[in-house]
Amino acid sequence: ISVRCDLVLLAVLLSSTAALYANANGKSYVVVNSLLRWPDAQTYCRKFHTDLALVENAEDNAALPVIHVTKFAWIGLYRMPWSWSDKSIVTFTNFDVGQPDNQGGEHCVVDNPDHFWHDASCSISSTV
Ligand SMILES: [Ca+2]
Repeated sequence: ISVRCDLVLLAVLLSSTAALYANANGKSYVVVNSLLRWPDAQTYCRKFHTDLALVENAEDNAALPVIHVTKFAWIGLYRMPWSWSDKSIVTFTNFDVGQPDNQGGEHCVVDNPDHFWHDASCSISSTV
């Protein structure tokens, strides 16, 4: 089972818990409590795990780690066009109402506490 590095947290208040694992469809997700820009998060995940999290269907989305519920976190989705971090084709998205809105060039994606997605600037490393 590959371990996909999930959810580089963008919240100001960070848990001391280092990681929490969940399994769905043969995937394992790990939470990284670090404030990182999307490109740095991708680099980190590829170095220490596999890649940023691919959330490719509703089952994957429902299995995201519980620790994530109060925080925003990067997933491995970016554009243009929309693509996953490993270049795989996007067949599932879970954007929030009104998203993606591309306000000011938002080419990376965060998962919100309710597991709905927002496009966001890839260079942010704080709360959105
Ligand atoms: Ca947005």
